Amino acid sequence: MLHLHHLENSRSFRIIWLLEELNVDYQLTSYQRNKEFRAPESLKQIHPLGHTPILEVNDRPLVESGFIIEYLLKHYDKEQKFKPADDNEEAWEAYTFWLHFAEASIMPLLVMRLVFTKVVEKSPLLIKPVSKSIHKQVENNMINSSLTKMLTMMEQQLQDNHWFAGDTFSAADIQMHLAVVATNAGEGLDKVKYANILIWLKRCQEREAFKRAEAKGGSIQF
Ligand SMILES: N[C@@H](CCC(=O)N[C@@H](CS)C(=O)NCC(=O)O)C(=O)O
Repeated sequence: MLHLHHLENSRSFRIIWLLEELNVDYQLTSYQRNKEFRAPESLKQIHPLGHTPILEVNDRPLVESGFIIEYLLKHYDKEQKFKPADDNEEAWEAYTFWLHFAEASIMPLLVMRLVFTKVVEKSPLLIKPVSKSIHKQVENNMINSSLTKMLTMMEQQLQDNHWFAGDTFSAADIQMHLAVVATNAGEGLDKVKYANILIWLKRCQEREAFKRAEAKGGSIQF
């Protein structure tokens, strides 16, 4: 029995989406973020990290979205529809690269940006100008230049390919989706510079399993 613990507007949307693509039965419990934008304390009773996603498999709690994705593919994707075959070297490499890139490279940068935004929001009035100025420096010197390089790589990949792993949709697209939504928040990505990323995003949203995932877990909004 699969039981997914999902936090609104979070990485756990990926697992709802994959479960819908796989068309397997699962139980879903959704949680709201608290005032501090954190997961509720009660999640720590399911797994000590208190993060989502948490997928309980016969009462054993699995964490880490990349690991959960690989676990689900190993056990439920017998026809290997959502991961390139091991002997398709080019697609396998692209799949593995983007699956890891999402959590190892782009998400930490986006989390850093979010943390600084929250620090500014929560700063007492008196020190707000200082925290705003630190935020601006970090954003300009550390975040923006790295993010631009990453988005350029992503755009290049999607200019040459329909999906991150090549011609075929895979779980790497699911893992990358949240990062693209987050970078497209606010003013939105430049429609010319990142045209292929935006077309890819639309392609994801048009999938029936994506629509079912949104209906069950809510849409991702920043
Ligand atoms: N690398 C982990 C990150 C897990 C994580 O940080 N989850 C966030 C949701 S996007 C969370 O639960 N945050 C709530 C909190 O830290 O209170 C994964 O990919 O599963």
